[in-house]
Amino acid sequence: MSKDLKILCKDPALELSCYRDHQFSGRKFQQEKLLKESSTLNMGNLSFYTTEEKIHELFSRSDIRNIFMGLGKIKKTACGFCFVECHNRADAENAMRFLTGTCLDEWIIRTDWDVGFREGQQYGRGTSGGQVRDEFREDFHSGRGGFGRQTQI
Ligand code: GTA
Repeated sequence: MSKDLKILCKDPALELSCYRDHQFSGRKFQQEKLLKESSTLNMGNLSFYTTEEKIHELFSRSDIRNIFMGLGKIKKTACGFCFVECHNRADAENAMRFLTGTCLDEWIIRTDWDVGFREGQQYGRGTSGGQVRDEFREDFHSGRGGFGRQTQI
């Protein structure tokens, strides 16, 4: 395929975001390769009230392998993200096209490619146990645990 045709065929919904997991243990090119071939999605901006059952419902039309709910590392309760493992890249691409911008429990969810789930990745990495992004938030969100941590100190 020519370079011009490749550009025309590109689907913006499937592009990699600028997020890179800084705890990835391999080399940068390996991380890029895994992201481009991955069939695992990271879903973010979820309400803390969104359950695993709700995510299953959302994927009811696709055949998925696993869901790993994101948990606060101290309280072990939902903290606003999850990982969804699909059976193959094509299924994951369809899910990505379908889900980007979807509203779930009143929150617009965000989907991103992930290199593949590793044990431990289900926990928030913020100092209070939740997600890092919630520690820098200055507004109040009842669906995301109230104020961000910085404003509570
Ligand atoms: N694939 O976008 C993602 C993603 N995020 C945001 C988290 N994870 C993601 N995976 C993919 N794509 O397993 C995964 C992580 C981990 C789990 C919990 O979710 O790989 P975390 O959010 O608690 O910690 O992750 P992480 O990702 O290590 O934190 P990071 O990269 O510092 O920051 C995440 C976001 O927080 C940033 O994108 C930014 O929006 C916000 N943020 C960070 N620092 C600041 C700051 N100083 N000020 C304002 N905002 C900040």
